[in-house]
Amino acid sequence: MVNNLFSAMRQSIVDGAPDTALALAQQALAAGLAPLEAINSGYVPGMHEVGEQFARAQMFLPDLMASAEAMRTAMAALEPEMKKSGSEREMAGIVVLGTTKGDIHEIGKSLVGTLLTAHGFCVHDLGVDVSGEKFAAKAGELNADIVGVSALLTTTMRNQRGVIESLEKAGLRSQVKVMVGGAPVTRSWAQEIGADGYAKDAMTAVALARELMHDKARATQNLSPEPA
Ligand code: B12
Repeated sequence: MVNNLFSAMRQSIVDGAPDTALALAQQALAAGLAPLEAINSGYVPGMHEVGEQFARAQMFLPDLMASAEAMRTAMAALEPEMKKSGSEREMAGIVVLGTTKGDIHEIGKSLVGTLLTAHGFCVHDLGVDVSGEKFAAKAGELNADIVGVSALLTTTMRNQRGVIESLEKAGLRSQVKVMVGGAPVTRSWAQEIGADGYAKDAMTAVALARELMHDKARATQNLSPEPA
């Protein structure tokens, strides 16, 4: 039964059908299905299918845009439910999030932001096509704990390194942890550019953000003077 729902969700993305995607999201919520499960098992496989068809030239840019619209519509319906659990908790940390310069892919980045919010992080989402300077300025202004940088294109991945350089230039690198992600990004790329961590999906990003907060707290404790 639930598998039929997932497969209808997947198809609504492939068809680029926002109304159907929305109706299915509402159906899932009414049935008590966890929103993240609907996203991960229903809609995201549809996005992968679309990406593959686009790569094989079986789909074109307008199709990709229609699919993205369907995905955004479904996520807008599921997001409030996902965010609910975060509102009553203690603040877990401040995160500045965005998609790197030259890149307008926002769906995965926004999902990461939603889940971080749901787990108590205070997320400032700078949106898409964000320069390194903008990341650094916002991180300084908010005294951010973590900067999260998304990139979906192999050509814009290198701008993740640029964000780290901007943080260094602004004198903020030692106090801000950097996590990177996005479909073409790998752990070894994260290491190569000197990021503090990489996560393959939104749930792993939450675990990583928590780990980075622990690292920060430990580093601060080590710096504090010994008790007399
Ligand atoms: C939707 C889509 C679009 C939409 C984006 C709409 C929007 N508002 O976001 C539109 C139509 C605008 C678009 C445009 C383009 N796209 Co496009 N797009 C996609 C597609 C199909 C899906 C992306 C998506 O939303 N996935 C679903 C989300 C949930 O997954 P995700 O983004 O990977 O995010 C998850 C993880 O990566 C991770 N994550 C993401 N960000 C972060 C950040 C942090 C800090 C962390 C820790 C984790 C993390 O967690 C997320 C949630 O689980 C992909 C195919 C694919 N399989 O990725 C192609 C794809 C990325 N696009 C591609 C291309 C080529 C383009 C264009 C250049 C096409 C063109 N000719 O103009 C333009 C680029 C425009 C630009 N300058 O950015 C290529 C990239 C190829 C490459 N190697 O670089 C892909 C791979 C398609 C393909 N197979 O060829 N695209």
